[in-house]
Amino acid sequence: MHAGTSYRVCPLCEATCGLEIRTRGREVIGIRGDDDDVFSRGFICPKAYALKELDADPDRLRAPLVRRNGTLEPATWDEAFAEIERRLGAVIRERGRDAVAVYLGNPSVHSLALSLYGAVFVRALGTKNVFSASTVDQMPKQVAVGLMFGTMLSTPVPDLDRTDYLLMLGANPFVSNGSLMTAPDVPGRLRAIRQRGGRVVVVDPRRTRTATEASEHHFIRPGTDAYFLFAIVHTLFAEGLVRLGRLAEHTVGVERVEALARPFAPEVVARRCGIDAATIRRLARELATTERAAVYGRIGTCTQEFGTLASWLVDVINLLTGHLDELGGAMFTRAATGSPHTRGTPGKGKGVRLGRRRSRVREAPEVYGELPCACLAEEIETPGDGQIRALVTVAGNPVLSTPNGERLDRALDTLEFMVSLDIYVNETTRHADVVLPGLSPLEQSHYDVILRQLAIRNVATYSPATFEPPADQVPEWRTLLRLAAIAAGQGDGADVDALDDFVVAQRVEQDVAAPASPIHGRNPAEILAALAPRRGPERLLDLMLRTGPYGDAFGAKSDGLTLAHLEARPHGIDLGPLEPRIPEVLRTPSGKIELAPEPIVADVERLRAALDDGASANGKMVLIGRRDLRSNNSWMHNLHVLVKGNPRCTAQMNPADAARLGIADGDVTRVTSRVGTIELPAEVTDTVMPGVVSIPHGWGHDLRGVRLKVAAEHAGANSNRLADELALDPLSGNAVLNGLPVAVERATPAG
Ligand SMILES: Nc1nc2c(c(=O)[nH]1)N[C@H]1C(S)=C(S)[C@@H](COP(=O)(O)OP(=O)(O)OC[C@H]3O[C@@H](n4cnc5c(=O)[nH]c(N)nc54)[C@H](O)[C@@H]3O)O[C@H]1N2
Ligand SMILES: Nc1nc2c(c(=O)[nH]1)N[C@H]1C(S)=C(S)[C@@H](COP(=O)(O)OP(=O)(O)OC[C@H]3O[C@@H](n4cnc5c(=O)[nH]c(N)nc54)[C@H](O)[C@@H]3O)O[C@H]1N2
Ligand code: SF4
Ligand SMILES: [Mo]
Repeated sequence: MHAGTSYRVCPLCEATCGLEIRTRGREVIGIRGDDDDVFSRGFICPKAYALKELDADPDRLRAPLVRRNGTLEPATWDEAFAEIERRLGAVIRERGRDAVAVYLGNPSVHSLALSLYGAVFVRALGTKNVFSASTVDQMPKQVAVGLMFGTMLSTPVPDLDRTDYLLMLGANPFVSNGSLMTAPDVPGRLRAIRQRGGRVVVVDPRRTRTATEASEHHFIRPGTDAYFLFAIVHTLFAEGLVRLGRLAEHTVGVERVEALARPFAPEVVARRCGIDAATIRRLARELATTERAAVYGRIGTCTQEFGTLASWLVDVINLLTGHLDELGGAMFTRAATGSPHTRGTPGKGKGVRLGRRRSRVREAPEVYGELPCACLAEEIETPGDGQIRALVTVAGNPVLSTPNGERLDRALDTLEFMVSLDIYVNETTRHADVVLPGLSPLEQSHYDVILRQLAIRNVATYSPATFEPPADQVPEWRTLLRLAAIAAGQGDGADVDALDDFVVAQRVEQDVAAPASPIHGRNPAEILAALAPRRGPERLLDLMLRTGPYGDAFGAKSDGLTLAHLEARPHGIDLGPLEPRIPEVLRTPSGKIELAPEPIVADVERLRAALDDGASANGKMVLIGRRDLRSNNSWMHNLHVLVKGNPRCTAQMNPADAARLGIADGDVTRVTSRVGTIELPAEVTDTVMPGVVSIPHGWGHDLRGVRLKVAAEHAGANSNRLADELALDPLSGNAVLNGLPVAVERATPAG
């Protein structure tokens, strides 16, 4: 058997670690960190080893499934597409496009094929009912930066390798390996801050691994970050610490922010946040007086009641302390494939528009073309014009990932038709009438088109497939194009290659027509010829790289980047540290940083009005989530190497609460919210602040019809049966997953 070594970037999380994979024939012999990867230098986490087991998992789908007499049975690709054409086609013809909804899950962002062709399918479908995991995740940040800087991906990332002070809220990168901050080995990079004499300050209702390794940690009451951050802003103005520097002439709205912060003095918010006023003032001063400092917030600051406000305030502070767009502060990436903020006219743009329409039932505003995924169940259940009658899920598991999973679970059963593109039959895809399998990660080529736009260094790495896919399997970009053809009314026999030619030709036409494009005015035929004979994701990627900020512009710039360059460098190409980009990066209509955007200003009153809420706690507990190093949202629980050992799905609570509630470590505990009840073992630990119960999401694999043998033995409970689908951050439509009131009691009798 042929033995070999291949290099590829791990597709499992945002850290983009380089892997060295040793193979013999079709078998994986070993996986280790790639010491020569320009970004990760050998770092990996335990999940990467599990790729071997994932690749070999007998439960991983290798053929399409079609429901016959109530059961999902293996079928050929042609049979599967014929069924989709017949039944999805019928829903579109009889009820219109909006009757079909689509849900895009998290791996859509981590897959080259899905990130490029998912959008092609969604466009062909032409429905208003687009949902994704973004509204249980980072949408508040995208709304905030969109309004401030002009595009939904204008996210400043902490310049980790050069900062001397990081204030981190609601993130646990020692476990998650970082998010909206792409960097391999975030733990090592955080340790390095302290080693060079800097400070890491963590604000979190749990004393996490990250908090333990930080210079200092403060418990904060869940959902109160916006008060805490506003109090810092208040202090900066009150103590004359505001320092705009170079950005003064590029910023509007500073006085407005000063006025908005006035009611939120540290002494006023301290009780609400659980952080004393002196600490808040000290942190404000430290941020303002440290030359290289940054504030960073993640899941805990997004998936909460004031998600957009908190996400906005993070960058307000970065700007007011002179750290936005400065070395060691919060900076903008310049990605090799380009971004919305590298295209168009530098320094000016159309900005973002939100709320162009509303959801049918709840009238929740659209955000970047999506509706809140917390609205999905009601849009399926509620009769009337525009009711969702069919659903396509792509790499998602909303039954476990989105609020009131039980209601959604029931609603999915009432659909006329459902298709899932996935690698497992899980809690969601068990409802599908047709399941189309994706490939093993090792059978796919890889480039992180989206994550590289959020990286703390400008790096480009392309990974070819480690193994050829089996002859009877179909790459996902082809599946999506075939689905797009059906959605567009072209039937199930479309010529996929011709469609792909059309997709790339359209993009080239747009590029040559765009005045700011580096190939403006060129002959499209010449560009297409230069891309030949590539096709599929590689052709689009080559086009994006060559028209991107470092690209060869198809011969116009000698030494410019092409996909061929990346193919010749399997350990990646380092394009250097982040550089200041203001004003060039801005795409707001004013050409300025909008520090006080109207929609955000209008939401501050809601924050002010809630200042006295919950301060007395009245014995109610609030729920927060958590992540585990050996888990990945709702999946990878079918891999023995990752789930063995003590159960991870426990309800963590403080000893003081446990004593008050008569709960001992290991007791079965009943947790109840407005929408549901779950039972799971208690884990009594002082790492959780009093009044808070922490339960990880993504568990609850004991449902009928799920085909995950290993996961079923480690089922756990679904925390999103507690999450309330009516609790949203109004500006972003993001679900409130942290800070929800719950009742906690012992489920087993004492003794
Ligand atoms: N309570 C609570 N809920 C949360 C969160 C929380 O913190 N607390 N976090 C939220 C966050 S941040 C996220 S991102 C969401 C995730 O929510 P989802 O994206 O809905 O769920 P995942 O668990 O990521 O499911 C990924 C699915 O993709 C499949 N898959 C994996 N690889 C591939 C592939 O290559 N191709 C295809 N077609 N399918 C693939 C898996 O089998 C699985 O079904 O969960 C959210 N839910
Ligand atoms: N091992 C592993 N890695 C992952 C994932 C995984 O499931 N497992 N998921 C991936 C995904 S999809 C994402 S989006 C990222 C997320 O990456 P992170 O944001 O780093 O993820 P979490 O570990 O959920 O950290 C959120 C922290 O917020 C805290 N928190 C909860 N409520 C509040 C609050 O109101 N205020 C504050 N200040 N803190 C609060 C929680 O206690 C928790 O420690 O991780 C990614 N990486
Ligand atoms: S940290 Fe993320 S990218 Fe790196 S090896 Fe682990 S799962 Fe893969
Ligand atoms: Mo996420």
